[in-house]
Amino acid sequence: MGYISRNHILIILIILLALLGVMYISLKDNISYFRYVFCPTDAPLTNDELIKQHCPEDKSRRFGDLKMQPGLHYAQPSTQRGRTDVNSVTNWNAPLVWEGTFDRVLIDAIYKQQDPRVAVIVLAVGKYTRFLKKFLESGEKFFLVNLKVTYYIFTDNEQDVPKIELAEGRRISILPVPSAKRWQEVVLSRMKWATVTIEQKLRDEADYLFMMDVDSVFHNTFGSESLSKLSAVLHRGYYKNVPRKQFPYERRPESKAYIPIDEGDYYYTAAVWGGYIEDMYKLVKHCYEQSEEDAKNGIEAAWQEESHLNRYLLYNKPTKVLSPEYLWSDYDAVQPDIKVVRVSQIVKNYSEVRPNKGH
Ligand code: UD2
Repeated sequence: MGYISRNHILIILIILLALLGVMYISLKDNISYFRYVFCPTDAPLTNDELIKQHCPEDKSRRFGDLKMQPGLHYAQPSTQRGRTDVNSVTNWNAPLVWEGTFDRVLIDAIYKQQDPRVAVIVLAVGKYTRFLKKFLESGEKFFLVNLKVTYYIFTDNEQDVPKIELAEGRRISILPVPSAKRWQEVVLSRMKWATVTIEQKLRDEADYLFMMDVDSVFHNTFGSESLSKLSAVLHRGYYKNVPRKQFPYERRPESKAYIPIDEGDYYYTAAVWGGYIEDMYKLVKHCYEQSEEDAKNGIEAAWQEESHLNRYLLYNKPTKVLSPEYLWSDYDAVQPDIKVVRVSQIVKNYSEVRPNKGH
């Protein structure tokens, strides 16, 4: 007793080595397991730096979280009271957003904590630069005012872009595009410019992207309630009592924007729509490629990029549908169910402002 022989020491050393071996193997397995779950990459993960480098932030998770800080005061939500004059949910269970279906204090607080960077792509080609001043000035008053916003203005006439005072965290970026002989070219080119610009820089500069018509003026708050993976706006002309067969979808099967007469959910406007940058990328790239195919086949969709957008959104449902509050028109009397006009298309002399006539 009390005596340890050389053999004992040898046996203890062998056991220790075996234990170390087992620990090494299981640790190695765990590292690859975690790597598989959180970051499917072949790069070796050895420390935090490598994890950061090879496993970039999962944005969909960050922007999917609807967090709220403790102590925020807002009215208690009800399961019984709400808008009863309009439907506020689609049949695929996405919110259909109207004034009265959200709490401004709560929803702004939720999205503010995500601190998203929002890009707006707007084209002002030819005489359309004249609409920029009101668009930008009113945007500064009403468009996502508590968030970081960059207006990407695509124009053939940089000198005509007005100097507007912007709030902190907000910028204007001017991008040159060629002039056009046909207005149809301009509206269709929006899908191309968006695709190219996302690839070149927007991915690094923005989390959300909105596409907008420049001949629009903001009149009331267009806030965080508009943000989602993919948000589309109901066209004011077709949002109630219009059978789907009367929607002005592209009906010629030869076009890539074709929608059969017995299909369709809603008719969406191409004047305002937005979403997460990567979801928008999928959409604009697809629509760009489809319109290029159409061009090769000598066909142009009935409502250009709006037709391609509508086909895409039929088969890839938006995660939020915004009511026509988000794009009304000065051409039309405001309907009783539109409690707030947030943006309105202004009246313009089409033949004077466009480079060519006709639809
Ligand atoms: C409708 C749609 C629009 C688009 C178009 C396609 C609404 C409110 N708008 O608008 O989104 O789908 O039909 O037919 O439903 N632009 C220029 N220079 C031009 C022409 C257009 O910069 O020479 C830009 C500008 O940003 C303008 C946008 O393209 O706001 C749409 O063109 P539009 O306003 O002439 O089209 P409109 O009113 O028929």
